[in-house]
Amino acid sequence: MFFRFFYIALMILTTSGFAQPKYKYHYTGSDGQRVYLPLGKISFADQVAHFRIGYPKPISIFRDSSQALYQPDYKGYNSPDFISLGCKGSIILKFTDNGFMNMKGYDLIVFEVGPSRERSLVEVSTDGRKWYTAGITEGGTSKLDFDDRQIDPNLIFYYVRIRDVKDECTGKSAGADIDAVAAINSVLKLTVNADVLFDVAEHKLKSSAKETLDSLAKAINVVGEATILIEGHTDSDGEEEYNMKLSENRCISVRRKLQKLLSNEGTYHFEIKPHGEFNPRVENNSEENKQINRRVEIMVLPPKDYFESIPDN
Ligand SMILES: [Ca+2]
Ligand SMILES: [Ca+2]
Repeated sequence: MFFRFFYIALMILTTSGFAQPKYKYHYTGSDGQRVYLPLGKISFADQVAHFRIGYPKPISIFRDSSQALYQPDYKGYNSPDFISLGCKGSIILKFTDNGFMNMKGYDLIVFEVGPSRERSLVEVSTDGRKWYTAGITEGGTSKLDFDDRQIDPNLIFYYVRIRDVKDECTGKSAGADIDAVAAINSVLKLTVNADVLFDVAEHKLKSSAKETLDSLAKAINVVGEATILIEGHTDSDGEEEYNMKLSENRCISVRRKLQKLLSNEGTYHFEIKPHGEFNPRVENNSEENKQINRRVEIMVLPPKDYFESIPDN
């Protein structure tokens, strides 16, 4: 899936105009830096997967690891609205209602707070097992561009690991002080089995698809403005050309329905990308596998004009 290139990919069929972005999702770091997060509040880390306190430890009020979740809320150094990692401490944060990718511009932001700027090593992972170095934060509100570390633009990440690199090992809040972590290039990937939406060889939505489509629209509606990329896949039964046309028609049906369901909601720009049988998830060698391959994937991405607003290197 060549997300990095999807704007120029030949198969993309673009529809509908796009209003100017409202750029309403701004967040401010403790150093006054204002950051725009294209997909808004879902962009923040949602769960603490692991926390290992460093030594020397911070004082006990600064040891609540859940303070690294959700939006930044630092009020001052005496208010425990952040987690101090302790010297060489580390935290793993999980993103549950969004993923993130290496796309144009900065990809991730760490809101580090407190009187001293403490550096930390940031790594990212798709599964919490294999880690990729994303960069070193300089302390304060730090943005990372995954391009600087040649991170594969096709991967969708769901984990961030932050490790204090031992600059400042004294004081009440030893180690980096993390208030919040957010994905700038957030994505939402929703996959639906095509059998739930369509009868065999049909592209008209089944009436029983209503519930699924309603819940898709509801999931999309948590972000106010986005590019919605609908990708259709078939199994390998039938001719390649026929399957391409079928997946295109199915993309169009899903787009039409979602446009209708979301028409009174936020600002969405729809794109479709039919794949036919060319991008199977698994080998088409059993009925079970073929069913896995018959699918519609919906990617909710930062709005196109956000990327257009970022200057090219
Ligand atoms: Ca989130
Ligand atoms: Ca990037």
